[in-house]
Amino acid sequence: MDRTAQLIARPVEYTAVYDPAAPPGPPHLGAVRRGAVRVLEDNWTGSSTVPSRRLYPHQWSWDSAFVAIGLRHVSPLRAQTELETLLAAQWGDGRIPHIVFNPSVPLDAYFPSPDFWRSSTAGRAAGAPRTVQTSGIVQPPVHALAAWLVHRADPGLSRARGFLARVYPRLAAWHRYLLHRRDLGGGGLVSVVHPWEQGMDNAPSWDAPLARVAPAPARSFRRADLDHGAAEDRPTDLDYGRYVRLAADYRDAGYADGSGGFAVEDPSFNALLIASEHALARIARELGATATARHARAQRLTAALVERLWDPTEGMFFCRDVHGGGLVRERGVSGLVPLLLPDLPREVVAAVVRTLRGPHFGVGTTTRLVPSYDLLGEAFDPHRYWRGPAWFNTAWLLERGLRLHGHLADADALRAAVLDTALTSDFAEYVDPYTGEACGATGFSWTAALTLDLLHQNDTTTDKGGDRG
Ligand code: 9WN
Repeated sequence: MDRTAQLIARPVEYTAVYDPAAPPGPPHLGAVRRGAVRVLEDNWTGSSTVPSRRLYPHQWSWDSAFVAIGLRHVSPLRAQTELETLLAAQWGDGRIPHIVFNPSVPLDAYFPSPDFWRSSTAGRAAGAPRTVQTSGIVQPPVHALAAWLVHRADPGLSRARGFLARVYPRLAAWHRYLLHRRDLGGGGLVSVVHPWEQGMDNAPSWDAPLARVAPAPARSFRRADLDHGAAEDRPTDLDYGRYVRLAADYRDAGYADGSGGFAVEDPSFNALLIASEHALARIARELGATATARHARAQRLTAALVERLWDPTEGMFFCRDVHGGGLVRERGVSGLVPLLLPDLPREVVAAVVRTLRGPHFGVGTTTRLVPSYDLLGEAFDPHRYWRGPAWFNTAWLLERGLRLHGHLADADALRAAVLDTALTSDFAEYVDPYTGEACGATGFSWTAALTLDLLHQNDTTTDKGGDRG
């Protein structure tokens, strides 16, 4: 591990600035805040936060970014450390791995485990770290956005620790990796090479591109997720066989990009990259460098997103199956997430908001929280992983988008629904979009963190609408 990595990987003492004895606001919000802080304390390991103690006992990439966004209201130091720990596991080619494994957790606690990914050997040519074990795929690039928001929570501490100066080169290398090694469709957008990379693992949008993948035999691996989650809430064995085959093929090719059979341009993944590119521009400016080129790149990427993935007839964005050659017309929440972009054309914003409120997502009418998939779609299931239930991170992203574009009443209603449902579901991983009934794990970290962030809505640190800077 190099010196910077050692410096930023070291554990810190827990230093909460939040005083649970004196919660401001109505008692209900005090209970939400206390519950959320407790979840983040329970899931803190000393240098990072696990998404869920039992189901996901390691550090996950986009989870940590969302966790840092909430944690900054409790302890800006811990929030900085969360991101620094993740970045210490960055590969030489710039990729930030989707899982950083905790060596003290038994191998059979989560599958695929470090002995499946074999990062330090199979990933050697791509510059995988030697001392820490990671997966070899990535997750959505929310990190620069998180780093900027964490800085804004306590600029004094951030400057004193040189936080932005240390994370900036790593974040820039991360974006370079995505933009240069992952433009597999040749149109300027980034492709994911595994459904786990996009984060909405089991979404119906993956069904068509995944159908071309021969599943690994069920007897060749043992799922650990079914020890902790109900089988009817989780992906099927057939889907798992395909996930395993894709990951094993990527590993066996030394994690080199460009040769795999699965490549999809996804609206949410690319929108998060664009939002983070705007944030990186603000970080550059804070560090005294010029921000113009980064804002301009974010604008070009927004134009490419609209050109390649927007469907004006359906009023939403769709995934593009790079090898299959066309748009996958499954309505997933991913196709609404670009709402958080500041440069989205006005007519696109208006259409996305109409779709969000319309019969396919029912926001403000039939649903309590934004479903992950089309209520009227053939594959809709209110409890099955990413095929209908509502997640809190997508609600947070859409709340941000609604507020940014001036739909304040819709944003307020969504915020209220998140605060309420987070508490009543015991900070569930995901919920039934109609009833708010808890599914998957409870005490889930990003649910708690993003709830905390929405509680701090009126702080100047939230930077709503300020992504352009
Ligand atoms: C695979 C940790 C992760 C989230 C993903 C979510 C789920 C893992 C799994 O849990 O994925 O990465 O085992 O299903 O889909 O978004 O980051 O919370």
